[in-house]
Amino acid sequence: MERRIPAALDDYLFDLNGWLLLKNAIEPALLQRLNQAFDDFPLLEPMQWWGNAQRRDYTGDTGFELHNCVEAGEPFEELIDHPSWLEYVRRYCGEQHSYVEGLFIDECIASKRISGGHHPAHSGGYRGALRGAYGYRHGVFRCGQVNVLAALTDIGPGDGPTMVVSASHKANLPHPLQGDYAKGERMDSLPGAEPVYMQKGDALLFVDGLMHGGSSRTNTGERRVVIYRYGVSWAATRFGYVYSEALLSRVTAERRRILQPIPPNLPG
Ligand SMILES: O=C(O)CCC(=O)C(=O)O
Repeated sequence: MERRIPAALDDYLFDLNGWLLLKNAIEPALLQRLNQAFDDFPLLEPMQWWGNAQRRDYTGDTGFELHNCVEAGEPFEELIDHPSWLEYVRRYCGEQHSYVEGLFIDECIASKRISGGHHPAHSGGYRGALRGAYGYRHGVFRCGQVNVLAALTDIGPGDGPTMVVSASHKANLPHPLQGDYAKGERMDSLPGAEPVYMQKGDALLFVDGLMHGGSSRTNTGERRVVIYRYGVSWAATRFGYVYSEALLSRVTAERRRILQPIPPNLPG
């Protein structure tokens, strides 16, 4: 696929809203291979390992979430530096024009959600962690983390679309009606939140500091997405996953630089 370069309008809308929808980001052949990989996932219990990937559902309601999915096969490796979004994440969270320019993937997840599943609202500018913060200063973006959530199935009404509260990455106040994440409250009718409908292959790109979550899936069948969280080159994986030597040694130099921007520095 052609490498996509953020246009002035992308920058404007990303700054304004905190998110962008990249249409037709994943090509049909790769989509098909990713869906085949999903079909082939073994049955895993929560927290069970599968090679160097682990099923780790964010909450009891989010459904099957395979963390460190970049270790789950070739199609997932191709997403690391996918040309549809690589230049976007470089620009928005790659510390461009600084001495630590570069990227890192600090979480990557393959997610399947069935009827009843959802992901409660979280994030937003109010007391937001530096890790997911939005920044633009002196002509450069300085986001801590930018997520690419790509749809492998069509996600329309009832399919559990991701919801965003546009511009909430700059919020100074807490959302007065936001539910309690810990209690697993649903965000389906949260004022200010809007669903982002996607066709398979589309990707939602957003700064993690934006208030977001997943609305309730009410339809039958399965919602499938992959989520790659890109961040600054000096970050660490959120849950302590370490990319395997086997993966690091088989990927291209560009992919390796993203998985391991700072190689270990050991005596000898
Ligand atoms: O599942 C979704 O639609 C949202 C996922 C999400 O909120 C997250 O991973 O931070």
